Amino acid sequence: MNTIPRTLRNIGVIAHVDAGKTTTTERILFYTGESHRIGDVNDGTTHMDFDPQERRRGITIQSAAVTVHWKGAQINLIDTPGHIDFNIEVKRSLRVLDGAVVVFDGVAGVEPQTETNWRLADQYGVPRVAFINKLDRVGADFLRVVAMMKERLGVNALVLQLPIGAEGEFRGVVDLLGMRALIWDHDDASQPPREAPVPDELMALATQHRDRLVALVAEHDDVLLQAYLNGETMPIDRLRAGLREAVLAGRVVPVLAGSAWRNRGIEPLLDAVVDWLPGPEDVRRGEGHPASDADGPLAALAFKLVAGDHGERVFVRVYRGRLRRGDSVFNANTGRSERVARLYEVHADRHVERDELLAGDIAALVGLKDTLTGHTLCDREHPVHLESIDAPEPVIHVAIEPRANADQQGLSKALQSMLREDPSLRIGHDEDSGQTILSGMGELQLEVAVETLHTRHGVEVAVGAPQVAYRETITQAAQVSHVHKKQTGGPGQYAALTLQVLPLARGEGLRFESRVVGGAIPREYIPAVEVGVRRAAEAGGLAGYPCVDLQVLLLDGSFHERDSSALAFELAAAAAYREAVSRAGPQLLEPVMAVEVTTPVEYLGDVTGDLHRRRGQVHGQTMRGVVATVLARVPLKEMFGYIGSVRALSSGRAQYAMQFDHFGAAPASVVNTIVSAR
Ligand SMILES: Nc1nc2c(ncn2[C@@H]2O[C@H](COP(=O)(O)OP(=O)(O)OP(=O)(O)O)[C@@H](O)[C@H]2O)c(=O)[nH]1
Ligand SMILES: [Mg+2]
Repeated sequence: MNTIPRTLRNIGVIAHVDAGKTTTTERILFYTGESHRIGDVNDGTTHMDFDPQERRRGITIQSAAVTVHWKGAQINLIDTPGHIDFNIEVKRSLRVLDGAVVVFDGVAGVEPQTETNWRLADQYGVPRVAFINKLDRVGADFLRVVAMMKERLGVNALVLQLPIGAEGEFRGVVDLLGMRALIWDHDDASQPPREAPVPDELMALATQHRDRLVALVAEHDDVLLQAYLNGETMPIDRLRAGLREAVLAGRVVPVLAGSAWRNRGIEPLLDAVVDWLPGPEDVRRGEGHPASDADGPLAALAFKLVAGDHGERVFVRVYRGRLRRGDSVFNANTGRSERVARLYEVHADRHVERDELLAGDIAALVGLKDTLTGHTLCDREHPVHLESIDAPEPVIHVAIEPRANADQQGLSKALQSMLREDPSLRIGHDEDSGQTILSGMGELQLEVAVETLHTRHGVEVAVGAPQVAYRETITQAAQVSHVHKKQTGGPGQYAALTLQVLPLARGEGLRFESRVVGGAIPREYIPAVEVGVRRAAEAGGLAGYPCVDLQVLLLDGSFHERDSSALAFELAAAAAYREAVSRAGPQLLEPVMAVEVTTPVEYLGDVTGDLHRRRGQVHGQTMRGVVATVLARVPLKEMFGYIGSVRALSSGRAQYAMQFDHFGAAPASVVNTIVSAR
């Protein structure tokens, strides 16, 4: 079957909080004719941040996808949040995108969350272009940010533009490929840039950067290399093709300049997305990404669910085949088929119904009931499992209780719906207090969740103080044999087994394996043993937190024809596990955060001293003029309320960002506090 060739770009916008992702995306909507007025983050009038909480807080919380068109190409664009608590949004977007625009603040440069997202993009093999934004701001310095990119990200940053004028005078860019200037004489977004010769004062710098560009591209192209060495002019088409190749291969990242807020630099950014970033057919990722082919059997990945008035919308990326309205699709994760009632392309203010999606498309499906984030939708006759999207482990939790007793059911229902949307939220239950435990990535995420409960679901809850989500683990191996025997009861009360526990590396979780041979324990009881072990591990031994990073081996056992049962084996396993762990050097693990504080030098001593008092380990410090940046690892427990102290310490002038780093052994003092509080 023939399909009309199309130019398609699936692109994410990623960066640190406040770099200007949403502002840039709003301009893109305007310049592509998708919206007729420019939404502004500051007045809460954006198309992209449409949630009332996003508008009020002035931050993006949920990633949002839109389809726009630019010079004949279709661009599916996902604006992501910069705050680390919502990082699952970046992860799942990068999982399904082919390229990304990374936005940098022209003053702050490479910020921590930009670095984290950059590494994520590396991990997912997503080619990027860099957009150095906010060049209108006082203190903005394009080339310093480029240098920081090289330093902190180790990237081969390829300057494609140079800014013309700085700070308030920033008015245009030199386009190094075309060796021309583009000037925006007014802030007015409806005026296209004016072309002009490269300003004299920038000629030397522009030539120098263009030479570097040409040399870099020529390195991989013999024809260009010859021309370069002979000092001949480069065939521009060949140069462009070579540059695209270098970007797709991840060898270089083109760097552009602009000020989204002042409507400067957006048109060339859109050109760059089309010119340099890959389409579905160019993607060179391996496993989990079948080749883009509209004629093969269907393979699509659900990457996001959004509840709405008209039911849930499931956002999918189609990798292979086609999907029509009314089709029945096979969910490889649930093993069941579901019917797709409708297909939608998402635009700024509206949804456009589509009859059919093709390989490469990103769109929303309505009608699916059982599909979750990370599930693969495919053809029943050709089942495939695309690489899923795993949610990070929560590090913090709060206890919540409905304010009205009758609301318990409403609360459960609302939470279930919220969990479907955000897989990085978890719910649990505190047996002792009867309270619901809501866990997640940070204080902001939980605060937003509680507000959503209220505003969207009408459930008012009382919220406890945030608590650290500890873990437990073991430090050495131990082996225990246990016999479960009840004389009083009837049949089914006998089980004997031998368990061994062994420490595993951080992040391995709990692995269970049976090494029983010769039917010492009948095969039908083995799953019960695993259930017993996992239940006991979940309940924890030392301080009541889940035990992780250990291997549990079932080595041997015995049974009675008449007196054994699955329940007996489950109970025996739990008892054996508890004893084995108590002999295996149990240890409490606490989440340790990577903290980066930026402060005027005069407060440096106070900031560092305060971090030390919080059991922090300072492992790096850089100075840039009168501003110092301190890098530290600090237990999360000690970081509650940090925002208040760091402001007080620095008269409100220091800023910080933190994110989960690792689980580390908690000192005895922490263990004792928890145990005595229980
Ligand atoms: N001066 C100036 N301010 C800008 C520019 N771009 C964005 N801003 C401002 O920076 C602030 C943050 O912009 P956003 O677009 O919300 O940033 P974001 O990257 O989407 O932030 P999150 O979604 O919360 O991660 C807003 O006050 C914008 O008006 C720019 O080019 N120049
Ligand atoms: Mg935003």
